[in-house]
Formats: sequence, structure tokens, C-alpha cells
Amino acid sequence: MPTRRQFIKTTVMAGASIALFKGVEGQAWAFTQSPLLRKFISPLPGLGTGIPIANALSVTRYGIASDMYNLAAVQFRQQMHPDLPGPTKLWGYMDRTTNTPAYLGPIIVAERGRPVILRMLNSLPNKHPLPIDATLMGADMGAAANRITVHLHGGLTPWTSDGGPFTWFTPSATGPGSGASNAAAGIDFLNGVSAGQAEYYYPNDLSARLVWYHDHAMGITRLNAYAGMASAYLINDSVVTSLTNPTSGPAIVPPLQYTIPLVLQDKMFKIAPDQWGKPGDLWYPYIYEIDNPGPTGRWDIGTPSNGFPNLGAPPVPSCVPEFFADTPVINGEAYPYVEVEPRRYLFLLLNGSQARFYNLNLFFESLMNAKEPDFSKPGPAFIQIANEGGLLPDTVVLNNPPTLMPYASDDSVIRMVRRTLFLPRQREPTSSSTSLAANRETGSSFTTMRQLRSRVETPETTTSPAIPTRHRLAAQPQPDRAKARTHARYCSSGSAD
Ligand SMILES: [Cu+2]
Repeated sequence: MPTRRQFIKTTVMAGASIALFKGVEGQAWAFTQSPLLRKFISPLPGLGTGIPIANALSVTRYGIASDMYNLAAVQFRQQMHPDLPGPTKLWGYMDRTTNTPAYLGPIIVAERGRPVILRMLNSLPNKHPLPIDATLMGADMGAAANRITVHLHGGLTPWTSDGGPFTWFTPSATGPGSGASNAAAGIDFLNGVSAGQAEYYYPNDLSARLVWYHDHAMGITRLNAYAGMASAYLINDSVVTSLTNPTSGPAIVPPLQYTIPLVLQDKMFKIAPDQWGKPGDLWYPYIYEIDNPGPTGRWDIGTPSNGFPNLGAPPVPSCVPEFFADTPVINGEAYPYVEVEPRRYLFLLLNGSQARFYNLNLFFESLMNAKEPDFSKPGPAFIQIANEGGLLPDTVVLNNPPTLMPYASDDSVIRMVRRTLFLPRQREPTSSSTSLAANRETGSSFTTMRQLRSRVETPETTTSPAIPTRHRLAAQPQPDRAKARTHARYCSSGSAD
């Protein structure tokens, strides 16, 4: 196992930049170690162009017309930026009707009231692409590294299909497990349909919104989601349809071809091979750096002199509490650009990072410094129409957009104009004297390691009408209260995330 000093030495020799920021013990550290990548040379993967949309099979289940999806969890490689030394090893979901895996795919497009049946086949190899802390509950006692379970994050799901952490199954699982961590399935597994295959039932009895499905296995959820087992799940309903296709007047919400999902993540890439992979593969922190006490180590541990108990050296690999990676990845591509027309677009924003918050701002490109923003020239406003709770009652103009928390989503309409830069600024721990609240409020105290931008080059003229600054979206149908109560009972034993 390389020491931290050896690691940094290797990193410097490889020409990557190192930036250690000030902090206090007990905080995560921001630093960079990935290969330096050119910005904005590859296009943003979009819906159906890079990110596949899952193919549904129409079936009748419980007497209700439903959509069946046959997916598999597989290992594959994908080039996440042209400058990376090779394609990145990933674990992700694949549509078994096409057998073509792709990062963030396949997206499931669902309709309110039409249930989805998701069948997931576990086709993962035995060896995990990331370091596993084998002292964590669920990952101990020789537990299989390739155990999975599927959770619909933000869904209103009966507990039997909620993918609780102990409902995991391995490629050889046939039924409920014995409860031992080294069994073929977890003790709560009751979704088996055949060897290594589980089935989940999603009633979709909730209003239109962007949610997502991801792995949820006990002890390794963070690693599995980071490795790629996370995909989008878009729910449409009649209210959104009436906004995109009104019977009279202009559409408030752009149609699907002018909808751009932006899944914001931060990743770290290896520059040297190790026992888990080769250069260009994903890196994940796994060592507490107690050999370098004081405010310079990454994931330092507290000392007894600062009131922390002396518990001895943590294991290697260790689970670290927070992880701020150095390379922004949007829809699976590092530093992408997106070309748009001068008209309204609907952006579906999802923060899929481990711990990073994003503060989203639009600025015009600097005339003096290409590919950099001119902070004195703010771009068009965000008009927020929804969040992860569904459509808002009214549109909201976000001149100073709020922070997008991890695992949260926002739907915003933006009217694009010429040469606009899309620049989410990144929030992370800075110095001990700067409170998190201050960080959130003032852009100047943000530490931006690298910038996440999409370039837009279009004529300045625009043909789409201005977006009303305040617009009543629609009266939404009320949920079925009896059904909601039943679901509440089901979900009370579900998982929290
Ligand atoms: Cu979740």
C-alpha cells in the first residue's frame, strides 16, 4: 500500500496539480490528483445520444397495464474524456434488449399511474473496482463484493420493492438469504424471480418529477453508486403534458427535444495503476493519513489533545466520511459542452455527487480569457418550475440560485442567448474561520478547484418569447388520500434515502 508521501510524489511526477487547502482536523480535504483534462472539447451526452432510454415491454400485472424493463448490472468500460489514458472501468445498468451499457443509462421514462416492473439481473464479476472497507457492517465476514439491490430514490414505493440495504442479492442468489453476510442474498431479500435476478414493482402514483434508481447494498452503497450504478427515472403526468402542449397560447415548458438532463458529479481518476485498476479508472479515498498529523493530511483523524478518543490506527481500506473529487463530470463526460438554439430549454438538474454542493450560475464568456466566465456579466435567469417534490405551484425566478444539495434535483427553464457559459461553482470546506453558512451565502468565499461549464454558442437573436417571471403553473390533481395512507404504512419501514 503506498504511503501518502509516495502517492503525492507519484502524482507530482505525473504532472498533475496538487492543491491542498487549509482546514481543521475532522474535515475533509480538497485536493486534485486526476490527470489534467482540456475543457469543453467533447459534447454533452444527451437523452438517447449517449444516455440510452430503456425499452419497455407492455405487460398486464395485477390487472393493470404496466411497463416491464429487463435490465442487468454489468461491468463495462467507457471513455469519460478524450484526454484520459483509457476507458474507465464502471459498474452500471444495461438494457438487456440492446445489451449496450452506457454510463447513467438506461433512463426509465414513466407515466403517472402506469406501474413499472423492473427486473434486474446481477451479472457483475466478483472483484469490485473500488476499495471496500471490510470492517463496515454488511461488508464484513467475507461478504460478496458484487452484491446489489435496487432502490428508487424519491419514489413512492411499497416496502417490498424499496430495495432496503439487506435485500441484496449476488449473481447466484435464488431466494432469501440466511442472514450471514457471506450468503448469496441478504436476510430481507424477497424479490427473487430466478438465479441472480430480482423484480421490483413501482406503482408511479406520484406527480411528474425526476427521480433516480441506484444501488443500495449494505456497506457498499457509496462505492456502487460512484462506480456507476445510478440512473435517472423520469415521471411524466397530464399536468406537465398540458404545459408542454397547451390547447391555447404558447407552451410554458419546452417539449422533450428541448429538455436537457444535467447530472452533476465529481470524480477522481487514477494516474497510476493499483490493485483495483489502471490509469483512467476511478479512484476513491480509502486511507486516513495519520502519518502526517496537523492540518495538511487528507481525511486526518482527530488527536486526543483535541478531545478525540484514541482508537488506534483505522483499517486500510477505510471508509472516509466525505469525498470531494477534483473532476466535474456531467452526464458521464468530464468538462463537456452543449450547443443549443436561441430558445427556451428545460434543464433537469440532478446532483449525483458523494458530498459536493453546487451553486449554479450563468455568466457570459470573458472576451479576454476564452473558456472562462466574465463574472461582471451574469447570464439569463433560471426559472425554476419544479424540484424533487414535483411541480411548484408557481414559477420562481432564480437570479441567485440556491445551492443544489447532493441527491437533490431541480427543474429549471432557461432562455439561452449568445455565448453563455454554464458555470456551477463548487462549495467545499475552506478554512476554519469560514462557516458553512457564510460559504453558502457569498460566492467569494467559495473554493473552486476546477470549473464545471458548458459552452453555448448561438446567434444573439432569440425567437422564443420571454418567460413570464411569475406564472401559475397549474392546479395539480390531489393525491388519493386513502392510497397515500396505505403507501405511508408501506414506506415507514423503507430506507431513508
Ligand atoms: Cu437514494
